[in-house]
Amino acid sequence: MVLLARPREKISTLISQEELQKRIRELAQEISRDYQGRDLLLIGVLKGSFMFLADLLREMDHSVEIDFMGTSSYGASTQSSGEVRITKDLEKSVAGRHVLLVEDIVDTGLTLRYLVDTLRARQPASLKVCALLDKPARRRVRISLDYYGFIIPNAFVVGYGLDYQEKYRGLPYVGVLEPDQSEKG
Ligand code: PRP
Ligand code: 7HP
Repeated sequence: MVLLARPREKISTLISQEELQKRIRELAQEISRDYQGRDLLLIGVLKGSFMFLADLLREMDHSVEIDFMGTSSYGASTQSSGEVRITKDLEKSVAGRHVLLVEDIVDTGLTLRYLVDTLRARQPASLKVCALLDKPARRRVRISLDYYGFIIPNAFVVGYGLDYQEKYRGLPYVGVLEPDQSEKG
């Protein structure tokens, strides 16, 4: 499906709502199995991961706790500024906790690298990473994912939490913002 979003922006479906639901259920089951018998704290990275975290959580045991960290590095662009800014910190300490960082997308990897380093310094009992989308073509730092939903091509995607200039986060699917209509690069 191609959505004519705003006059000059076209979005074509990359991952449908049904595919997202199915894969997220599988991920939740895998994570639940791995953390059986341990208290788990999910940390969502705002803003992009809010929808993924909510759907993942709904498929998990009700004892799972959540917290959020906010970061920003893209601003109004389709390119990372290279500088990760913390816009919101956690409410509680992660020391001694089993922590799973939940990201919507890993692109250059700079956000995740920064967050993993920051959280590790706070001495959790364990720290793993779950990302819905992995875009390896643009990686600038080496970082490993413990769980991922989909590997995607080198395209700027929106929907299901992901934005372009703060728009399109509410789309129920992941779509490609057609490159000839957005910034080049
Ligand atoms: C996006 C996305 C990831 C990060 C990934 O966040 O939600 O957190 O970029 O990109 P990277 O791997 O190149 O660092 P953004 O900074 O756009 O903030 P937002 O989630 O509030 O849109
Ligand atoms: C950040 C981001 N935000 C939206 N779409 C993408 O493809 C992105 N990569 N990194």
